[in-house]
Amino acid sequence: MKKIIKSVNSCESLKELEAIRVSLFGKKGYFAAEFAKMKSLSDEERKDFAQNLNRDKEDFLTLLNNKKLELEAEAIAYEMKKDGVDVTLFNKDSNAGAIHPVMDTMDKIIEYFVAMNFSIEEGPLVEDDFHNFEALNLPKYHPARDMQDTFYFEDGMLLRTHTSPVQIRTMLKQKPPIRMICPGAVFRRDYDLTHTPMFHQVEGLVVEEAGKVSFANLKFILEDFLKYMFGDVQVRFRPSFFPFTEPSTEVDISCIFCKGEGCRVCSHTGWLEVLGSGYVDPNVFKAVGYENVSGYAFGLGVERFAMLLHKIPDLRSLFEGDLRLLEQFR
Ligand code: 2NM
Repeated sequence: MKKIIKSVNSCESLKELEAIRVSLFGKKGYFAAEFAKMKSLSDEERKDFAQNLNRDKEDFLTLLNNKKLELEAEAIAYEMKKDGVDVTLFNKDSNAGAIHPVMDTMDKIIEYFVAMNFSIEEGPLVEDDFHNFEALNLPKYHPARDMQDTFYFEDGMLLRTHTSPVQIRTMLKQKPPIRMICPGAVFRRDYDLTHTPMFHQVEGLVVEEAGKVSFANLKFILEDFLKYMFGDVQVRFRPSFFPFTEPSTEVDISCIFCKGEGCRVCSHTGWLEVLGSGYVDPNVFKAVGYENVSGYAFGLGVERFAMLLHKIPDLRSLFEGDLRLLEQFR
């Protein structure tokens, strides 16, 4: 008996355990043989004998069952360890995502202006003539409308050609002071080396009580912003024209590739044009019913910023969805 108990306890596999079970409970096993002995016993002896044997039988069944559960648990643990995947391990083949350089650049731009207490406003991509043109001092047949070839719908609606309509909507909805930027996609019928039919802008607008905002404020914030984006660059303001600002200025930075020496990227001028800006034209304020206010506005193309920041030579590579481009930005 003790020998059998020992062999059960030291048993290492389910197969071994099954052999022990058969040797005990099988047709030719220990208990079959023991019970057969009862025939030759007297009635008195038989009772005790049977009781002992049944108790032994119960004990062995329990012993075998417990050992079986133990071995099964061990077997499962072994299989899990052998085949299991440890999800906490680093997998060199994993396809982690990456933030697209355009959105990464947009985030950085937004980060600056949020820190400068600008709010972020958004608006519809499908606009009407009033918000996209009329209110921005671009009346019908104004030659400047040709500058931005527009995608029109049959009902006269259009895909916004800039994010300025968001500023018109914000001015109609809120009262001054306003201090906002509007990041988002815009659409123009243009497709060549340096233009895609969809691109992204961030435009900014500050409106205060008349006299409370100056060109010096505009100059400061744009210079500070460009140094935040591009590091130690020179900033230059050139007179220009936009229908919605007067006076207007374009803003250049010293070429980040040749440090102003002159190279192919800056067409040997030493300067890169990066922003448009100006004092908001009184006609724009008139269109939204504002009186006795003054303000400045600015606009930039995010793709151009992304290309300069990440030294991406071809604009179209930003839109091809080639994973090899994105993988460089993990
Ligand atoms: C630019 C350049 C200059 C501009 C003006 C306005 C508004 F709505 F306030 F009149 N929004 N954006 C603006 C001014 C945009 O982008 C090159």
